[in-house]
Amino acid sequence: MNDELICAFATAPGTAALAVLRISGQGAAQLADKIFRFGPIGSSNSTRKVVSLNGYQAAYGHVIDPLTQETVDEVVLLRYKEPHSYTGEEMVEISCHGNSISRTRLLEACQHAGCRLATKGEFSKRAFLNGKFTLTEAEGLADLLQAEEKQAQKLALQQLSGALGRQYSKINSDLLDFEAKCQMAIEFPEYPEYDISSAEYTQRMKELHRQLKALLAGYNQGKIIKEGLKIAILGAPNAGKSSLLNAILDEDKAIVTDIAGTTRDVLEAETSYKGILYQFKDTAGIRNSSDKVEKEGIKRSFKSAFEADVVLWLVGEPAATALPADSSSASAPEWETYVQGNLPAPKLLQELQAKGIKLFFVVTKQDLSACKSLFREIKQQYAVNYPVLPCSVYNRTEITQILTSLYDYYLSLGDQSLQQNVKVSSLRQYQGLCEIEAILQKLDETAAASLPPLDILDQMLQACLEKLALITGQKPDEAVIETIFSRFCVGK
Ligand SMILES: Nc1nc2c(ncn2[C@@H]2O[C@H](COP(=O)(O)OP(=O)(O)O)[C@@H](O)[C@H]2O)c(=O)[nH]1
Ligand SMILES: [Mg+2]
Repeated sequence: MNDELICAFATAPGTAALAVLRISGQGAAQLADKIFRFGPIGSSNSTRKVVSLNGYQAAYGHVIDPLTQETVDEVVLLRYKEPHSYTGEEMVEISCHGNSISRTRLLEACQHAGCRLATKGEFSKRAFLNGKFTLTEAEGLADLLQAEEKQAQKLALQQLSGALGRQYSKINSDLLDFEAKCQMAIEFPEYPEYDISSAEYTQRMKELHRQLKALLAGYNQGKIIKEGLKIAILGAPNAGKSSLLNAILDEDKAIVTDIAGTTRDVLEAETSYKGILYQFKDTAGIRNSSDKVEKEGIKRSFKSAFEADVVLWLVGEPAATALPADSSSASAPEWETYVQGNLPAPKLLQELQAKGIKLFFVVTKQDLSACKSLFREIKQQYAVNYPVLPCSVYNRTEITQILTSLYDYYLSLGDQSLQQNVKVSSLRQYQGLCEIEAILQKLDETAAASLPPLDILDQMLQACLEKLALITGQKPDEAVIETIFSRFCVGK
């Protein structure tokens, strides 16, 4: 156990009825005895000691600063004995009044008694090192502390409850079992019963691939749950991009005028739908412009598109907004090949698809009759490959339909057949899983429909086990642990 005593408030700053201070480390109760007196303020003749309290036993009393002998606050103290505490160490929690003066003075009293302030996530890191939870659970906890959306919270809770950990241990035990079998076959070649048949090999590999694929597929959704769905709104000037954003937000966020080229900077805004965070980027309308500022804006429109999960391509009036030929310069901007009139050019469609970015057509101003026929045209041309949605900012149902279609897209990312509830949301874990998948892939290539040489199989399985141990933290990587726990707040 760590004999370096640390303390911090576990509760958020700001005024509240109570604030809870945590002290952790060997000798926490002894330290508490230096500042805590049993009974109401003024009664100093109690001989009771914190060290003689049982675990989970509370005591009412007050705190005195050992340096100044001044009374700090009236408090309730709770004792935890090792290993039955959050960190797994001896701990004391002191509930004081939730104002900044009480909090500051209580922290000072602890420091005067010989305790240092905890760093970010230090309590949780100690808990992890004492085996209170696994690394994946710690990541879940870090996410939970930051999760604002309902789905994100649910995901973090699943991870915290160990659902993901159980998936990992299933893969781990399958790998271990396979590897043990393989070693037996290597050790005792004379015993045919230890042989691995190529049927068994295929079966085991199939099962490993299946489990990995399930986790990898869940990442597409997990990432969105955690980080939000990134949506870029693109289209020609006056297509109604800013109006759509405002309608979605139900707020006058972006400037809307009938002057083409109003939006020049990328405007970001968030909203949530069914517990998923939608992050919109309203961009500058795409057209040939000699205006330096507008040109830069248009460049950024495409940058936003390539960074998004989804591009909403807005089409407003028919030919009115078509891209005029740029007669002025031989050096046409690089993005010119991305548009044809007010529609995305095949090149853009291909590049977006290659990057896994989904494009939706949204035909705007459906309250105007001229635009109604445009919707039919676009639908005819693109509906085979792309969702085509009608929209008028005056029609709430159509606005909601856009949000619903985006949500359906999010749902479609998961592997429906797997009914995958547990989702990997951390890039670190995802990359680790990809590496394992790559090793198995290579093994399959070596095997070429039969059994690979046993020593190679053994090596590869060991490599998989090592990668998995890095993911789950069974073989802790100090740098990874640092990164994960640095996402916690002080006191957690
Ligand atoms: N009738 C109608 N006009 C719209 C609609 N959406 C946008 N507009 C108008 O189209 C013009 C350009 O809109 P704006 O949102 O600034 O387009 P942006 O350049 O693509 O951002 C403005 O005059 C808007 O009032 C719509 O759904 N119906
Ligand atoms: Mg605009």
